[in-house]
Amino acid sequence: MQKSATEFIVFHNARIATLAPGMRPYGLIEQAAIVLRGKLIEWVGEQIALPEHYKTSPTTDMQGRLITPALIDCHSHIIFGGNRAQEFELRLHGASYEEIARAGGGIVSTVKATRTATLDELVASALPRVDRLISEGITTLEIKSGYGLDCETELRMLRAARRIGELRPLTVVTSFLGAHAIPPECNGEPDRYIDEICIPTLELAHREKLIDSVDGFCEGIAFSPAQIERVFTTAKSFGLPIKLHAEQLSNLGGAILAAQFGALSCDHLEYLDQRGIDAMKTAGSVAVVLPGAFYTLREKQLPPVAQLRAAGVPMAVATDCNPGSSPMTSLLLAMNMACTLFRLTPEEALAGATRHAAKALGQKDRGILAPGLRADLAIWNVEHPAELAYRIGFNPLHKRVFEGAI
Ligand code: DI6
Ligand code: FE
Repeated sequence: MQKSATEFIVFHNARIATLAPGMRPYGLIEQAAIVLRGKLIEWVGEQIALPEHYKTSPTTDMQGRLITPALIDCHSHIIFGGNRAQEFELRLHGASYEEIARAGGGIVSTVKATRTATLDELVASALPRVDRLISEGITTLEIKSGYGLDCETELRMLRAARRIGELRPLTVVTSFLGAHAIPPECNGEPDRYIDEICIPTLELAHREKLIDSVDGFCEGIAFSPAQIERVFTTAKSFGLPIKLHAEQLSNLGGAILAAQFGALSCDHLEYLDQRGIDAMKTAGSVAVVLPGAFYTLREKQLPPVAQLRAAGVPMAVATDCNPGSSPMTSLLLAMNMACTLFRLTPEEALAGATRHAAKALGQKDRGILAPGLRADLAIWNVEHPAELAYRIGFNPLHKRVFEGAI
C-alpha cells in the first residue's frame, strides 16, 4: 500500500544523540534528520541519506539544535502529603537522618500526612513537581507508593499515580513500595506488618492493575533481606518485576537478594561491594545512582562507580524525588551531581537518564532513538550533549515530543 506523505513528520538540520550503543560517543550524528510516523520513530540518520519519499512530508528546521531521547526519571517518590522542611532544620541543628527516623520522624511523619490526604489532594500536590520534570523533557516517570503503609493509603497513592499519567502527556510506571518503613501501629513487629498488611495489600493492588513493579527498602531502619524476600516471592508469583533500595546506609546483601529475583534495578548502592556487583552483572540489573539523597544526607561513602563501570553494569541516574532525603525535582541537576559527586562522565549521565533508565523500568520501546521505538524526544537549545550535565540549575529544553506530539 502506498504511504501518504502527510503520515510523516521530519525534523532536519539537527544534531541527534541517539544514545544507541556503538562506536560513536552519545550515538551522535551531525547534520542529522529524524522522521516520525504517528507515535513511533520511522527513520533517523544523516540528512544527506534521508530517503527521497520522506522529503515531501512536513518538515521543521531544527536550526542546529540537539535532539536526544526524552528523559526518563526511573526512581521517584513524588506523591506524598506535607513536607519535611522542619526535619531539614533539625538536621542542620545536628540530628542525623537515622536518629530522626528512629524517633518517629522521617518517613513516618510523611506517612501521617499522606494518610490524611485525599486522592485529589495527593494528585494536586504532586502535579507541580511532575510539571517541573516535564519542563525538563521527561516523558517517562516512575512513581512509588510507600507513604501509606496501610492498605487504603497505599492503594490511594497508586491510584493517584495512575491519575497523574492520565492528566499529563507522560508515561507513569508505578512501583509498589509497601516495604518502605514500619508504620507506627506495627512498631517492633516488622514481620507482622509484612505478612498481614504489606503482602495482602500487594495482592489487592495487583488485582486492580495498579502495580508495574515491586520495590522494597532493605536496611537496618527498614526491612531485613528475609522480610523483603517474602514480598519478592509474592511479586514473582504474580509475574511482577522487582527492584530494591539496597545498600544505601549499610550493606545487608540486598543487591544479592534482588539479583536472585532477576531485579530490574538496585538503587542507591553506596555500600555495595564486589559480590553485589557481580550478582547484579549476572542478573542484568541496572545500578540506579541517586546523588540527590547522597547530597542531602551528606553521605561520605560513594557508590562504587568505577567498579560498576569495570564490571559493565549499566548505571542509571534518577531524582529519588521525595520529601526527606531528596527534595529534588530536576533530573538535569541529578545528572550534574552524578558527574561532579560520583564521577560519572556526561555521556554516562545522559545514558543514565535515557537508555539505562528505560532498562531499569523494563521499558524496551524507549530510551534510544531508533526506528520502531517510541517518538519520545527532547529538543535542546545546546550544541553538544555534554552541556546537559554540565550546567547547574539551567534548563535548556526547547521542545518535548511525547508519542510523536510536540
Ligand atoms: N530511601 C530514600 O532515600 C527514600 N526512601 C528510601 O527508602 C527516603 C524517603 C524519605 O525519607 O521520605
Ligand atoms: Fe528512593
